[in-house]
Amino acid sequence: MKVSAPKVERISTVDSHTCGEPTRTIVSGGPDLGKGTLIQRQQRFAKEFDHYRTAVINEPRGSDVLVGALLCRPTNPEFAGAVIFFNNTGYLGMCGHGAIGVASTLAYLGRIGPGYHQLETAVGVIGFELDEDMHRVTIENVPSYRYRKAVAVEVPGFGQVVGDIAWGGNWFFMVRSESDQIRPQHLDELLTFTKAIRNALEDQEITGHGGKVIDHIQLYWDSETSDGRNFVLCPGGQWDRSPCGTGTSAKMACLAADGELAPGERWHQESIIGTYFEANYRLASEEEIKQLGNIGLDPKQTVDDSVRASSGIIVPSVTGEASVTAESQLLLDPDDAFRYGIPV
Ligand code: PYC
Repeated sequence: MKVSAPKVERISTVDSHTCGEPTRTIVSGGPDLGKGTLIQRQQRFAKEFDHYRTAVINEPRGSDVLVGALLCRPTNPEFAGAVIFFNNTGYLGMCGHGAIGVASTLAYLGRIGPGYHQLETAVGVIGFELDEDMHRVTIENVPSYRYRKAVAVEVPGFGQVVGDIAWGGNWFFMVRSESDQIRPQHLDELLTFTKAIRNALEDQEITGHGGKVIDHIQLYWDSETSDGRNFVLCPGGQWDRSPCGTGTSAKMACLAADGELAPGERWHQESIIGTYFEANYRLASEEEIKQLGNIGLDPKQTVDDSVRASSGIIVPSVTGEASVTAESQLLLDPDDAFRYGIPV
């Protein structure tokens, strides 16, 4: 009698890193999420196919620091692609370093060449320019803005902490560090402090617009080698090795709202490991501001006067470099108890 071997599922992935922060792009073998808007497909991914997320990101194949990107069919065939970002804890609306990584992955696969392209994300369509060298990418992010300025939160063990709440494609709480602590040797303390802020925001129900969880915490400080250095706590408890694209966008939204950075003026954002994004912004058009409504955001419903006057809603451009580091076939063997990753 012929015994057929259990069917091993294969997922093809390309890994890249953007300024040190890794992205694992699923090129084929991922879930078929059918048709619908990207946000509907993201919801279907989360509800019916979350085991693919854990298979790709969790140990033993992945690690907490990875951001995953599922390439999907775009709703407009003119777009270079559509992408759903995910990590060790769930799904991300946008991811700046991830979009730069996906752009160089598409170039590596020969699907795009240098020039201007568009990429659909769950929170809107972004533009990107791929450089001739196929590594340097400038993304034009979704419209970003500061939602609330100088919000006080009582953080157990640390006292009152004051920060701004800003949208840069993800929700951020932006806190000026108390001293020159944003250095790799202080990682443990930075993680403890930012996790305490994150928990306190949740406990005290301090949220983004519409009750949205603030799942990224950004500490910032001055830098001798750039315009500012940051440390970003990501939703799953990891820290961003890159200067964080959505975080740089949120930072520029706050600077713009305070009149500290003019449209077109360059902003150099440095990460804790000493990598850089070069950024600037333009003011968002009325049409772009209206598009925020598609994802349930109404920037006029804010306590920030500069945003109510609509001059505070910006379209950030963020430039960074990515390199492809691996091309793999992940094997999901039905006999492997951890084929969908170690559940944590
Ligand atoms: O670059 O936007 C970003 C990002 C978010 C989480 C990790 N990187």
